[in-house]
Amino acid sequence: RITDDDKLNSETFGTGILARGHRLWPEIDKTCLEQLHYARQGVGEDGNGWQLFADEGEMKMYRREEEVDGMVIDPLKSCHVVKGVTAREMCHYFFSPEYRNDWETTLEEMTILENIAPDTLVFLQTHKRIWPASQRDALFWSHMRRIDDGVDKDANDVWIVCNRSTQHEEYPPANQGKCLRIHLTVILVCQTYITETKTIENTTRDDLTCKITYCSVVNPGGWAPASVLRAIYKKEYPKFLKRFTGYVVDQCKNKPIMF
Ligand code: 18C
Repeated sequence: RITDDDKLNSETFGTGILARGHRLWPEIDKTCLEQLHYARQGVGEDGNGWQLFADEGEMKMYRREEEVDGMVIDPLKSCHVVKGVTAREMCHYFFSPEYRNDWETTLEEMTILENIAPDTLVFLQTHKRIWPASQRDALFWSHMRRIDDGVDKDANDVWIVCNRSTQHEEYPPANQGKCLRIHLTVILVCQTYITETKTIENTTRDDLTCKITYCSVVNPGGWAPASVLRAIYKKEYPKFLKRFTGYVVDQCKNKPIMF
């Protein structure tokens, strides 16, 4: 039985308690933990096969060249450091559908197919077409939660959003032949750091640093030339991370800090 306290906890702390009875829950929970573990591994001291392809100030992006059946699925790992916002604020703007159109530049349409819980949604998105290739859509669950496993000891708090493709009976891929369906696994991991001399009560935005790790693997769902895909990645991923983080900083200015 779900109590009012459970509801409050779910909304406030992202425990996933309201989503627990859902058919997708075992997969959501398992994927979040796996992806968090993978994101925490970083790229290793010597790059470990990861190639740096974008290096702009604090933002670093790495990719590994990988193909499956001739299709490029290069995994991406990126790190960024942003001042003046918390991990929860970053994740809030990434997860919440009402802001997506403000920062997601490749989006054409977004529908919420299932509202599983305040911290767990299923989305269908159509993305802009790159002529002459077919248009792409993506159907995925999205889950936001606070991580309290004691691993990041120096951080004040850790929040994640994890997105992964799933199926939906009423929305099969290539419905009416319009779109090819991409397959994605994405995790955004954010950690808040506060100036050492401050406590939560007397912290101002000048005392906040948010460390971000964003990892993604996108299968384009149908053949596209490798060189074209890699050119899209190279341009679109840095554009996304700069635009998204800049958007969150702007939104949070002059608002009370949300821990
Ligand atoms: O994580 C991000 N966004 C989340 C919320 O929307 C969510 C969604 C991810 C979908 C990403 C896939 C987008 C495909 C877009 C098609 C190409 C459009 C390019 C338009 C250019 C004007 O997790 C942030 C995602 C940041 C995405 C960066 C671009 C990734 C490119 C992936 C290419 C996929 C195949 C495109 C096929 C083109 C064929 C020539």
